[in-house]
Amino acid sequence: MKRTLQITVLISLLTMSSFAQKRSQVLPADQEIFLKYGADRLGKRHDAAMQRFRDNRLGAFIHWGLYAIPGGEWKGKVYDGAAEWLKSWAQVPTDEWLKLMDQWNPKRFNPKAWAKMARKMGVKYVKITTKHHEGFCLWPSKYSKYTVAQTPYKKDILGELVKAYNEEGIDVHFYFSVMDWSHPDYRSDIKSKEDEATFARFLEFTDNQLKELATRYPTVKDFWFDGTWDASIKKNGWWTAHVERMLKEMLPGVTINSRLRADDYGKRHFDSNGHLMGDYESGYERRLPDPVKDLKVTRWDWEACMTIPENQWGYHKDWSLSYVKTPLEVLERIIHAVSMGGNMVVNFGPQADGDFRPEEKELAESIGKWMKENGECVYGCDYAGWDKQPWGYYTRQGENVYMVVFNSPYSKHLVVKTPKGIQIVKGTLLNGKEVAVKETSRNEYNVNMPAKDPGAPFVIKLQIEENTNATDKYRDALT
Ligand code: JFZ
Repeated sequence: MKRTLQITVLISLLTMSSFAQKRSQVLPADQEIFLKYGADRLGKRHDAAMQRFRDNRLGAFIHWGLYAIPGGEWKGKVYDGAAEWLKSWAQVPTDEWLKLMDQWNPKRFNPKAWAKMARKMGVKYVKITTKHHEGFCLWPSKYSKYTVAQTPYKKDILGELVKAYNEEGIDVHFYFSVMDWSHPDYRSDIKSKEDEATFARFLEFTDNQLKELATRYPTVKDFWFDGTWDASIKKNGWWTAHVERMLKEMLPGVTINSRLRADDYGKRHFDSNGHLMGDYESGYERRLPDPVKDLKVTRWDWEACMTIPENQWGYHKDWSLSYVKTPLEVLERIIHAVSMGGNMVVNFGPQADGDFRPEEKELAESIGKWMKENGECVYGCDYAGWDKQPWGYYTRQGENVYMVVFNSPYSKHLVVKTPKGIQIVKGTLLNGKEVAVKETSRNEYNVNMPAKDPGAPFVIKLQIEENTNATDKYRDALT
């Protein structure tokens, strides 16, 4: 039984990673099939709550649960897989795993300090694991025996965090794993009438927990679902549509990720007609769309999330087992996402004692320093629609196009190609200092590097003018 479960998990992980490449094309309208549980809407949402989600652009993820206690090590053996999956890697029986609750007493946990760290990093929202696959709840759920209330710590961690983040002006989003290893009624597939009845009970339990979260913490802005890839959920697409509607009724404006959803045929993220389900696509995990080939992502909202090591979400005691990204590499991914109209969420896996490891503190500080000076090219910015250039990325807010330069050329000239009808009026650094801009040919410019090389990624703000009727002084080559 355990073997089969593990194999199912493995197979589902393998299929998941290829989902984005196999996503179906949108069918011509007359070839669309009728779906009861497909997309609720075509195109992006344009209400104020969605605009806020989008404008926030930079978020932090918090993966915190019992897995932080063993930190990737079980009975003397260190597992290099994701620490929050340790129960599965080490095949730890459920009751033994949940005994970790007796050790849950984060003595150094200081929600105010967490919120201050987030604000200083420049994140506008934090996604918190309310319950990960292990089933341990960071809030005192009355539907489960496995919650913070039954630990030596006792207090409502989630409530303390929501309050502290909100007080710093930071939005809170809830991560919620539907798959729950602690619940006897969970099924990964439905193979009999019994499975069906058992799983129906499980879905009711899940509804109750979600209603409880929405009621207890009404300032929550978003639900980010996970653990929804099993056949049991794909066979209950109706339930995923129901959850989305239920939460939207309870919390007007709430946003929901695509990972929750499956349609009538078990098709996930994008329905059988190729339309995005949920409010934003959440398949980009630890990787990003290609800035030239994957421009289709600019048609919908999306949010990527990433780990600082190669693949550790929960706290793992040994980060030397994989490559650890530098702050500059993290920063480049943030800008990369925004330049294609996406959000980026950087993950933190707090220690069992409630503090953050030094590497995470340093990274947060370093990103924050850059964001403080340059955040103008991130918050409220979107895809600019200009051809990618080798020096970096464009972002845009209204008439301002930002060049975010990661690779300085030896020529000291940054080549810019504008779309037809768009002229550049002026270029400045964010401190207001002007940089020289020279038109070199039709819709092509050289933008000068600042006189003194900033020695770090820098931003040039271009003021533009749209003039589609301008007379063209350039002659095309005769060939
Ligand atoms: C899931 C979790 O299993 C993991 O522990 C972590 O919480 C992460 C944020 O989400 O892992 C996934 C989920 C989806 C994909 C890959 C890993 N996917 O779609 O490629």
